[in-house]
Amino acid sequence: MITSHRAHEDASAHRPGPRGSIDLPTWPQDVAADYRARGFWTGQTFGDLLTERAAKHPDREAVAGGQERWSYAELEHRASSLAAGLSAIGVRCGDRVVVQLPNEPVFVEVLFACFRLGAVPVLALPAHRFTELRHFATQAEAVAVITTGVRGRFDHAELAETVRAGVSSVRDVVVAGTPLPGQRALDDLRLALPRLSTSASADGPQAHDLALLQLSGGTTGPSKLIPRTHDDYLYSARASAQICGQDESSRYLAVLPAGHNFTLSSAGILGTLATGGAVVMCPSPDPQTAVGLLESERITVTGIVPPLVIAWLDALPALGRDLSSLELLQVGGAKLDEAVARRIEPAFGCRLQQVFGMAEGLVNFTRLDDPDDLVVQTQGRPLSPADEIRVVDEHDLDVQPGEAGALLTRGPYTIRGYFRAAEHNADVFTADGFYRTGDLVRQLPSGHLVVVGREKEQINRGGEKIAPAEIEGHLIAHPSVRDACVVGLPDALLGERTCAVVVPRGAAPSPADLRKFVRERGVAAFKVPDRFTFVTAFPTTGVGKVSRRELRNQLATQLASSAPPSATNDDSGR
Ligand code: AMP
Ligand code: DBH
Repeated sequence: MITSHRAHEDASAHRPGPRGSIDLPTWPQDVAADYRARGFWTGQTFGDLLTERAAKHPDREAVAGGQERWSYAELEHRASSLAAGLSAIGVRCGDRVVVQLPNEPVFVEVLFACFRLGAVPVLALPAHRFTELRHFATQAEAVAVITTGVRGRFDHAELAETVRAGVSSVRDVVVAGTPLPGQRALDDLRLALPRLSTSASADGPQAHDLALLQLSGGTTGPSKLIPRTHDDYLYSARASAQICGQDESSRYLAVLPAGHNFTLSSAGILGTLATGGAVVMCPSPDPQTAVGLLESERITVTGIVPPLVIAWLDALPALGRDLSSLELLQVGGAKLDEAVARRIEPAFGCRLQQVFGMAEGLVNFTRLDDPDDLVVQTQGRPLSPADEIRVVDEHDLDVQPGEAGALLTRGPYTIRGYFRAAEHNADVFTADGFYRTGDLVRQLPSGHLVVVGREKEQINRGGEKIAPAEIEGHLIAHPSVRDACVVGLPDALLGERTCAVVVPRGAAPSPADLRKFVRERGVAAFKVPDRFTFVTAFPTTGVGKVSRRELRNQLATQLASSAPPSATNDDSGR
């Protein structure tokens, strides 16, 4: 267990001093030394990487989106200037900062400003709302929120203000747009000072320091924070770019939210920049916008979730776009149906790559030269030769080769524990440091994994992860709800949709009322249940626990026969 390894841990990762004394569960010292010796961890920070790239090819395009198009030199200059501005308002190396930005070039600028300064961004999604942002800011003890203005009729600056009011550590709100009174305009910070040109100063970040905090999909409740270092994250981005065949001519379209691990590092934004390519920020995943950009920006690679594949495939004929630049379409986040997978290469005229990853670390890719059957039937094999994979039964014993079991993993970019979550870590990591992914897989002789199911209590709604316990907590807060259980039901488009099964107190509330209630408690729209059904009691297991499996089976049978469920009042509208 993490604590028992304390004495042997890589001491540099939580040393006190200018970086603060963030106590991180980390790799044992000998393991860390091995990852360095084998060249996985290079000792470079993301700030140094950008400096190196900008010196090598200052004029090459780095990031584009909307009206902006920045060279590497310009990105470097902006990031350094903003780092200096953040420093001037008191953001220090090691401080955490909640970042909620849409897919616009400013996202990349802010990210690298934080990297340069050593501030640690907590990467919230644009869909997150008050309850979620407050949780991230509280957990991380964030000193600032960096956000945007009005997007899609929603005012993010106002949201950030409520977070500042609710979390005492948050001193500043920085807005890439029009700030509210008391907030700071990002444009003013950038212009404020001469640039902070180097990260090599004694109190700057080092490669074994925390680079960013990713968010877990959550199982037992709200998302946990995932501590990723410069060393491990840069390794995963670089190695991913190599597997994807990326080079200086690559042009990556960021379609999914930029802060998501897939978009950011598999190979994504950071893998593309690490190899000198260009990143184009896509403001919306709808086929009109995104497929339009594939053509107009001569995109070579992009990554999307399975429901988007279906939407794009359906829209392609009418759009009549020239997709001849596209070399690789990555699909991941949720299981891709084989029949859909087989339609991709003929329709897009490019190679398909399945990607099975997690923000905690391990990422699997099908390889560009894999036989077609492996590409359409498996979720790929681990990125690194140093990734350790175990497929185990309920006693943590290895299953026979080829049999299905629970996936455990450890390696040079898989965390050894969540940020400040000792109790949870004891459940989710084995004594010898393997992460329990919660996924059920089969491993083929080639090393490729097939995802066959899930043992964790999580719903995967087209790649968006939902922890039932989190939503049940919100529903139970409603005065007319005695008890609630949220389950995932099979769905042709999304893979799964959510259904809230509710035991009312007296008269059942209306689904519209419950939806509004959940939304107003400040959670992302994708977590609001798709369907509600009302019952008088839940089916239970032998020991009296609610049987989610039985509930799912009952609901699936009811839906399949489309008979009105007995003793229920069903509603599937949104
Ligand atoms: P997250 O916790 O949000 O990082 O999500 C990671 C989880 O997404 C994995 O543990 C899997 O359950 C799921 N996942 C990601 N990619 C795939 C894929 N290609 N096929 C099936 N499941 C996937
Ligand atoms: O779902 C994920 O979290 C995911 C999917 C593909 C991921 O983190 C990744 C690739 O890196």
